[in-house]
Amino acid sequence: ARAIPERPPLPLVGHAFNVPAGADFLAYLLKEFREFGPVYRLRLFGRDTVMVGGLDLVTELSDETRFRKHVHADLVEVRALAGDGLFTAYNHEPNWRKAHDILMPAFSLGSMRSYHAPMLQVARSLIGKWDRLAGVQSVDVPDEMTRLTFDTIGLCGFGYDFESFRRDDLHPFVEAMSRALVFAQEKGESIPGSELFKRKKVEQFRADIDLMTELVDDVIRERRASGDTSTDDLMGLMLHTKDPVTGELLDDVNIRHQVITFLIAGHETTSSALSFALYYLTKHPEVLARAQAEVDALWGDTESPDPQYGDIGKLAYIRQVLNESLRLWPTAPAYAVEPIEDTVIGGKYPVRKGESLMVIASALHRDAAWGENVELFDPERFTPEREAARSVHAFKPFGNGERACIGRQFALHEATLLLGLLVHRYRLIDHTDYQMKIKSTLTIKPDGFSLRLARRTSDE
Ligand code: MNH
Repeated sequence: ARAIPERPPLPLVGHAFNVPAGADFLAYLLKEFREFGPVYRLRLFGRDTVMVGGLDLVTELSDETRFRKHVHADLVEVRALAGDGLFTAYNHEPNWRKAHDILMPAFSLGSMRSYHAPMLQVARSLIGKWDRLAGVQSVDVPDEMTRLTFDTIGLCGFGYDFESFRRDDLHPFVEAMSRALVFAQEKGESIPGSELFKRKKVEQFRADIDLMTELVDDVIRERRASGDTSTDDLMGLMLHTKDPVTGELLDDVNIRHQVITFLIAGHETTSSALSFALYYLTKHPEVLARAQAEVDALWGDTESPDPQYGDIGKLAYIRQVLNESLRLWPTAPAYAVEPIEDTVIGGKYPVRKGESLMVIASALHRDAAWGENVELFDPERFTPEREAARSVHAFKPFGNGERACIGRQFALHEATLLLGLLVHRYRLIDHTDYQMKIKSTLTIKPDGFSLRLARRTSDE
């Protein structure tokens, strides 16, 4: 047995002084992988995490008989808003299985069919706005993608229209949520208790949680008041479906936690994934041309294409572009697992039951299994042939096992539909010669990325 590699830690603070503040945390983690190899230990104020970034180890950690989800320090803080909702529930909390079983049908293929129309409706609101701005004014890409994905989860999940394209600012829920997630991350990564000295920030955090809770209660109240008991979207399932095992409904507090969870998890990562994909399409004209050829073959040069549910499965190249964007910038950059019993990983490193082993997806996605030029954006990596030839564990943007992302198909349908419509309609003009700058909260997104738009003409 050998100790997991690490820098010499200082008493109490551990490696905290090595870590640059805020935005560069992920870059720091990747740098450490280049120095230490596929695994190292990071100690922050007595909280130890084993960072894992290599394919062999991730393959081992994906064995659900030995490892299960770990609710790591940052997620523990998110429990202040999302409680025992699906994303932040501890494995032992009964509401996880209950809600999982009740909500799974809402993420079946059949359900995607019913989300198609509301997804298209929101995409058309975005296009209506972009048509007015084309040739006139640039658009802030991450903000626009946030409007789209937030309205989409609201409408598809809860039948609630946030009308983000009619607002100048982002919806107040989104502002409150972003601040709250930054607070949660900072608290999860700093000296335990130090937030006691930041009273303003704690008060803001409370106020933000109150704002989100009030909105969510409003969304729930509106459905209850409507007398509608037959719509089987997320809200309908939560209000009216009995858990097949216990015969019970979800309780009101848990429903509130689930709605907050879906409003956060259902939009933040998808919007960033769309922003990264648009970034790569903008920077790679040959990729954009192929994506355009794919949609043109489907929709011709009509002014107002009418994408059908079945069309989305045909946009295979656009799906490859999305996957390749998620490879380089997995927008949920990490997930944690814990050993179910004391064990040894990599054949030599002992790890204890319950300790935090964090899979850093952006490191895994740069493993040698991806070839030599791992930094190169190349959607060809996701052709069916090359996917079949590669380990399924080499690509984990959606986590692993039973606690993996429940919304994966939802996100992919929504994102493929929008990218298809956008490349069909617009030329994307990189008017600032944008240089990638990552903004990291619990998720990552391109900071300050804006585009100018022009309508495509039939010969371009
Ligand atoms: Mn999502 C879990 C990534 C879109 C709802 N999601 C996860 C996990 C990752 C993840 C990684 C696992 C986290 C962990 O192990 O701690 N999710 C994504 C990405 C996208 C995404 C990269 C878009 C791209 N997620 C969505 C959408 C929804 C959603 C859209 C809802 C409509 N995700 C969830 C929920 C969970 C989750 C709920 C928690 C599942 C569980 O533990 O039961």
